[in-house]
Amino acid sequence: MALVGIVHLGLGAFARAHLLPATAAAMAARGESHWGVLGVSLRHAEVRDALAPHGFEYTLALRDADASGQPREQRETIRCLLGMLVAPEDPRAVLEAVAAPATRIVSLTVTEKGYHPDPADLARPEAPRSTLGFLVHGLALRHARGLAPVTLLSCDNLASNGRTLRSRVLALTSELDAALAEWIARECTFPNSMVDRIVPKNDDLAVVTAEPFFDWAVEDRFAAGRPDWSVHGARFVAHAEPYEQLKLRMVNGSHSAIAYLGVMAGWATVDRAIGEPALRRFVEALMREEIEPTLAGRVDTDLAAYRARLIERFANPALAHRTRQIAMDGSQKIPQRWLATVRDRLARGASIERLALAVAAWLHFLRGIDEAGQRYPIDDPLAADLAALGSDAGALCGFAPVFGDLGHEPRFVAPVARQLASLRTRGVQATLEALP
Ligand code: CS2
Repeated sequence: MALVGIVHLGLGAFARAHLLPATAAAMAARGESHWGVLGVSLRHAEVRDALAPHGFEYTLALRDADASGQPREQRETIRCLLGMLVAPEDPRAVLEAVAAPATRIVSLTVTEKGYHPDPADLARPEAPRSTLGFLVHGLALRHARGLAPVTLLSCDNLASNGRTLRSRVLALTSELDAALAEWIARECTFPNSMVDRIVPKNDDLAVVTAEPFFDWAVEDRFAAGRPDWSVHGARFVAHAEPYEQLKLRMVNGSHSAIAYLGVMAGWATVDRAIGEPALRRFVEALMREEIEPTLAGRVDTDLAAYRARLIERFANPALAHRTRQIAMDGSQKIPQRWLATVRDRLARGASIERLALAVAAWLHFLRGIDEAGQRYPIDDPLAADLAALGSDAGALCGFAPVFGDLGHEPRFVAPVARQLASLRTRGVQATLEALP
């Protein structure tokens, strides 16, 4: 009988295609039954309701195409999920799971917007609503009961995700209880990790579809042990931040650029978009000319090979990864995907024309109607603020929650305004073709 050793907050498709298969493989290879996973949904019951009838077993379907271009699929049944909680139904159960003596790791895939503090949670020790609220009050129970510390493992696409989580947890905890904050800072660990696997949203919640590619670089700093995820291809490293930077800038940075240009041009999926020669040339040049020079010397990775592999992953014809899906939550994604690169380039006096086109594509996308006149919703926690900005490029770039001080930087605003004007007047295709 497996035991719960990992409580996972935000059990969406990504965790079911990444952390869980790696954990199942580690448990099987090492004969360790104490790393079972208890999943937590922070908002909805739908995943729990879909999986409960199957005893929380589900299918992972890895899809790509063979050498002749024929789609193929490899199916695996994942069995390490032992149960699921739905936080709004029973917040107390979630707190007790974080505080259970057998829990050693609390892992998270709550997306970029899941890391914002909700100060109201300080006054809701029995029924917090935010991720940080559950962590702080759950850790308070552990501490009050004299239990061992745990590892808090962020598996989200944030820069320095462990360090970010640590500072957010400690900031909130300090307002509650200084001794608790001190215990967390001293005893609990927050490894940084780079996670990579493309996992499109699937309507059938009992089947998770993903690409075969899997990558995970995780800092080996665990307060109470960890499964041997290396049997599934994870790499335990001393410092994951360079790998996070590489992945966020190359994979996610390109992805978001493809998403906004693709939505506007009517290219519904990533493989459809990358099949457009002008877009593919743009994405390759974006990486080679503007992103890779900011990474050289920081990672021991062959960047040209990484880029070629990435283009192949984007071209995977069996995933149907929707550009609209990637386009959501732009305000939360863009700073770490593009703007860190922009800042690095400007600091070196280097050009940012292609990054500026990516930013312009997002601003253009915010009008909510594509080039064929099709309307779509802007799914973004800051949608209302963004809608109030109007259409002037300078005003849009002045939106500080996303652009910070870049809004005052003419070397940023001018090329963005130029590319935005081109998208508006000439459209995506002609703008891409006008690039060198
Ligand atoms: C994507 C990511 O939806 C998105 O924003 O860019 O989910 C991406 O597929 C993964 O990070 C790949 O590892």
